[in-house]
Amino acid sequence: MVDDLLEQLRELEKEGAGSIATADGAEELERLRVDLLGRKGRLTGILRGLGGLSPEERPRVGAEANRVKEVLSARIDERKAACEVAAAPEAHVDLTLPGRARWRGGVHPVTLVVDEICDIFRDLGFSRVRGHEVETVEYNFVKLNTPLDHPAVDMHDTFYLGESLLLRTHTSPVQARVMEQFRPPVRVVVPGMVFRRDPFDASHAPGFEQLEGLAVDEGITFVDFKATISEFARRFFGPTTKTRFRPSFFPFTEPSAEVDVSCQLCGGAGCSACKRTGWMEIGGAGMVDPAVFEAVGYDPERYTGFAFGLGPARIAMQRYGIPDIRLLYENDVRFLEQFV
Ligand code: FA5
Repeated sequence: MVDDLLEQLRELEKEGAGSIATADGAEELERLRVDLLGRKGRLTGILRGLGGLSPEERPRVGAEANRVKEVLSARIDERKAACEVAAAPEAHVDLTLPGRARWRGGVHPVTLVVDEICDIFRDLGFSRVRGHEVETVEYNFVKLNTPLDHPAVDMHDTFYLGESLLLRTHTSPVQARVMEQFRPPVRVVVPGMVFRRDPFDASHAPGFEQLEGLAVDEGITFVDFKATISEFARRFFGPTTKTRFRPSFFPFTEPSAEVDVSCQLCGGAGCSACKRTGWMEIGGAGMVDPAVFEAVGYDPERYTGFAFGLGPARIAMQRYGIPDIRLLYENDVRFLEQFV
């Protein structure tokens, strides 16, 4: 007898919950409340059976009946509230609550600089291409007139991935890849990550961006090179920016130069950021060495060209006044979100 009543209560709970969940509106829910829990409802009907139980058995069934009543009652209230919100959602929005700010990702400051540099060179007629971060020794060094016993190979402190593969130490191998693929005239810029076993300090990162440029055609001279870089510097840093070319050495350019621009912070007067020189280095460059043309199958008697390799991370530091390169690569969102 007890078991029979408990079974009926379970059945009522299950069926009642199903009907409540699909009820549509307050009227239907009130009808269900009367039908399930009212004075003449189904629960009362089941409890009539209590009379046939012994005094010891009654509390067990009574407690279960109370529990089922509470559960179904709460379900009816919840469903009623949900039906009201669905019928008039605007009446249930609290316009005085503070808004929930949605997190928006931003462009990394170095990427901002890379994109801006590429846009300027696009206007000067250069296409944007990419290379491989994993390179061969052949392209990273040998095709760039850098035999493996050349002291410049040590200068680069390379991450090797076996005998003939490495993480590229500069974007210059893409010069060779582009020239092997396309006949002149060639004008490209190549942004990308490069890797060196450099210490991670205020101005060096072991992985950092470079931005290579290459222009090859008949009759390109050092004047074209200087004019292009100077025009880029004026467009990027501002119209009064001065450019200076210091003699340097790279195995793949002859003559070679380090490119400096007048310090952005002191306008060339000298400050602590430019070590009182009034100048800031932005990259290495030069006229493409004829040996590189030979290595990629271009006729060095017919073609000339210039190439450059800029350091966008160092340029970003100057542009945004960032004192330590590590800030750019630690991925601290509190720092990066300033550039959103
Ligand atoms: C080169 O890597 C040459 N491939 C550049 C070049 C290209 C010369 C084409 C001639 C023709 P260099 O090692 O100086 O050059 O690096 C170029 C720029 O990369 C530097 O001016 C600097 O801005 C940046 N750079 C170099 N090492 C680091 C480093 N560890 N962390 C951040 N930036 C660096």
